[in-house]
Amino acid sequence: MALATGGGTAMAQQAAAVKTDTIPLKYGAHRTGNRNDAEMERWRDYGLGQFIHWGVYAIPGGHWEGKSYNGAAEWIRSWGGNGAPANWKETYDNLYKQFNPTDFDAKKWAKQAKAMGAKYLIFTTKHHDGFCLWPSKYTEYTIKNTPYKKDIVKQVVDAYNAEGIDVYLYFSIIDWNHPGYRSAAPKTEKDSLAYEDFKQFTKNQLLELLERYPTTKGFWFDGTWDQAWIKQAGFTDALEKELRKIHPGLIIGSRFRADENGKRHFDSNNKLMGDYEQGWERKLPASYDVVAGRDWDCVMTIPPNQWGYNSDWKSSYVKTASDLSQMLMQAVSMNGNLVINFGPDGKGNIRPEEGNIAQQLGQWVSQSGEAIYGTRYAGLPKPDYGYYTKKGQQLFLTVFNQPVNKVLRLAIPRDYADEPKQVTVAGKKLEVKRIDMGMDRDKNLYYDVILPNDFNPKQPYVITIDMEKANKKQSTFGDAKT
Ligand code: FHN
Repeated sequence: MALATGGGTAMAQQAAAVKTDTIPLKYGAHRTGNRNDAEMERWRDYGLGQFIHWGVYAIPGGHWEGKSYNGAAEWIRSWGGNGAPANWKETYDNLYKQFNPTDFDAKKWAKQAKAMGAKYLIFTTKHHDGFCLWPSKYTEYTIKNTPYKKDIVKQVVDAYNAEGIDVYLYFSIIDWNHPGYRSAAPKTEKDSLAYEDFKQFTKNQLLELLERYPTTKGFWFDGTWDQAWIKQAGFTDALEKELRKIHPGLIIGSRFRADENGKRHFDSNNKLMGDYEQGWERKLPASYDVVAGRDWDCVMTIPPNQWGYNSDWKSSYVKTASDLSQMLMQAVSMNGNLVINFGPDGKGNIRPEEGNIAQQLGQWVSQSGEAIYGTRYAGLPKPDYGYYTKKGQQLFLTVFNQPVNKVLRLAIPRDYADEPKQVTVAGKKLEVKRIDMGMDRDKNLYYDVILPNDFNPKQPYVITIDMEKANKKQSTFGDAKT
């Protein structure tokens, strides 16, 4: 954009300079981030979600004819080189003819998810291999042509909705099965025509999904990093607008599209390109300032990097329910949702290890829900004991590190609006007192919460701190002039 010229005022020049810094974009961020409608508020209240990766890849489960695929099990179709079984791609592309998950019971999954405390589900309608778990009319590579035949997406949506769990549809743009799909940006006319066909197919499938499953709350897009897709800024921008128009309230994260300069997640002006930041995968932000002011989710595997079913979990560290409960509180304390992945086997069973985690985590979550659901970042420094969350004038401290002296010392900045009035643990009142810490330049006030001597919980616990408007008079130390 042109700079203002001539002798304008200093302010006008400054404004012009600011304008100059903004890159004009046709396909940048929409007014998406920081949405304040009811759907988005509901999303913020979830806290905990379940991810399910399920498809044909669950049949090999990371292994075939005694050989092991050295990658994420849902990627097994891309197995190549000397280590791969002969004619592997052909074998894989015919595996759907064996897909017959006779043990699949969507109601059982949904009940388990509910008991775990999940408020929403992200379900793989189609992963990179292109196999559709719904009977799409735009391809033959669907559940309809397996021995199982029945629409799996519908069963899942209905069962989870019946348990009060919202459903989001995972959809991979990468589709190894479609003849028009390209990874590199098309260079020849033939490639371009093929890719146009693929784009239309993708659009058709997305519209089809919304039509078939009207209770869908959002799409969770994936496989959008290929140059071919990145170059489609005009198309993807229009498509996103269309999806939002026909399905008001639809929630879409930052992984769907790129702007005209190829920027993903954040456009060339650093604006979030979606309703929430969708880049946190298997890793949580280290501190609030990294995600400050934005909505975000983190999708988490139980083993290090397996989303689809892998029959061998022995060779790597498998997270425990305690690991996950801590991650959950870490996420929620920074305004994020944690989404824990499950990978059912080829028959439709959720493996016992995942079942145990769901049960143990659910047991803990059911006692700690007030600190998880509907809470927000508390605006306080992170305490060493655990994590703060907040709802209205109630503050929650979820304690993971029990102090040996049985005193929880709360540091509350002097300029924080509220201060502790009453503190309880499991409904029992605890003694709390503001303490004199001596003189220094510290910006905090300190409150000691005294835990009973015989209080030795085996699990992390939540203390509830009812706050009241801070007594500013009291918080000004006459002697704190150093
Ligand atoms: O390649 C996929 C992977 O298989 C899995 O689906 C994850 C889930 O977030 N997403 C992709 C990698 O970012």
